Amino acid sequence: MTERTTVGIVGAGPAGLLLGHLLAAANVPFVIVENRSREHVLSRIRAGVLEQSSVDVLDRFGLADRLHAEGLVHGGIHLQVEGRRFHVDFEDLVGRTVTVYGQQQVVLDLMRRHDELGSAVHYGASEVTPVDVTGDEPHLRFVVGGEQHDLAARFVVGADGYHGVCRTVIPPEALNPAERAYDCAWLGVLADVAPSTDELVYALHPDGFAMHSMRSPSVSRLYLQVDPGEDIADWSDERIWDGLQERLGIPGWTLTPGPITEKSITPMRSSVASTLTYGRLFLAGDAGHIVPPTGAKGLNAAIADVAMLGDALTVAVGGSETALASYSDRALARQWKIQYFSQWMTDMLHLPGPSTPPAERDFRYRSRVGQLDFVTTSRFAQQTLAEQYTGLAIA
Ligand code: RFL
Ligand code: PHB
Repeated sequence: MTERTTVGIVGAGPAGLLLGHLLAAANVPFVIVENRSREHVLSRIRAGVLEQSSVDVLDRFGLADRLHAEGLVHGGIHLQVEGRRFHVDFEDLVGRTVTVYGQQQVVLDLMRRHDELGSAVHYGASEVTPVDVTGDEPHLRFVVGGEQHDLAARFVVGADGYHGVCRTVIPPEALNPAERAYDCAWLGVLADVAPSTDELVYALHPDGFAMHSMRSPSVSRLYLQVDPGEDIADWSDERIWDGLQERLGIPGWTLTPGPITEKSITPMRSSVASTLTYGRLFLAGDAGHIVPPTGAKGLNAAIADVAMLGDALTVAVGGSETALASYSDRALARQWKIQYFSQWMTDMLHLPGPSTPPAERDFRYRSRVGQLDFVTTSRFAQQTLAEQYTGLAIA
């Protein structure tokens, strides 16, 4: 089956689905091709914090009704060290907030709106292959329900994540990613229990990092720093709650445990492609860059890319490719600030892995305590954190 569209989008994660809505609002034809089922895409438990900048983008396109009804607006976060818990008050510091609203909910809202619009979104596609992206007539080839599709598109967008096919189309010397592997991982759990905290707690403990987040007034999301080689099978629910209790506990506060409904271990790494543009192919979101989750930036960076790319594609369809030509540079300049912030948060709140000699581990712990003492007593430092956590301008 041969089809034609203006923008062929690979991936129906938050980046691909949102880009579809930006294009729909500008009457630019598009087709989205996703290799997993709709149910699988909806079942992935990922991010939970939306920057004010991201909420603004969703608002601009009328995609935030349920987010405003059900999302939890947080005016700050708690930083914890040596048994002391300190509230960093974003509203007071920079006059901005963040919204706790699960990525799954964002994706559900975007999917439902595509259903209403009758958008062309193909789930369960196999053999998705971008063809001739440096030529005059780029194509996306894929198979759905046994039928071979050949989709000609003026532009192809790789919104297919870090393990997607689009970044592999770019020659290694052009993609040339800058990378950092962290010697720690996050064990994350979802639990059917009311959060024991009003706002997120990021804690540094001699055993490592721990965090208390949430998804709703009745669902908690919690994380523990573990070694990258750890096997989730070795972590019983009891061991996880004991670890969380130990690292998050402070006098006069208790963590209420509850049934764990999901648990997994995610390694932490950073990777940033040298370019997000290759011919008529444009990368957005995790396809172009990933960050460690400590700054809560991955989903937000994907939304920012899409806001810039959606505008640039719309203007390009109207006749001027100037904004499209600068998309990669603009998105990467913003991305490197995000990488810096995510690295700063990660280094401040985690301890080095098991291969580090005890005296050095002790040194690193104490210097991080010093850093957290500084941040929690300096308004300038808190303002710096708040400005970045709530989201940099998208331009
Ligand atoms: P996604 O979500 O990976 O979506 C890519 C989509 O492309 C599909 N795909 C393909 N489709 C067609 N053909 C192929 N060959 C394909 N290969 C892949 C995939 O099935 C998928 O549907 O990328 P996108 O849209 O760029 O979105 C990025 C975000 O998902 C990611 O950055 C965040 O989840 C990162 N992240 C967080 N970000 C935040 O902003 N705040 C947070 O609090 C936060 N916490 C997290 C996180 C990520 C985590 N994990 C599991 C990595 C916490 C965790 C634990
Ligand atoms: C989450 O709720 O999953 C979450 C929150 C903050 C982070 C990372 C993940 O920094």
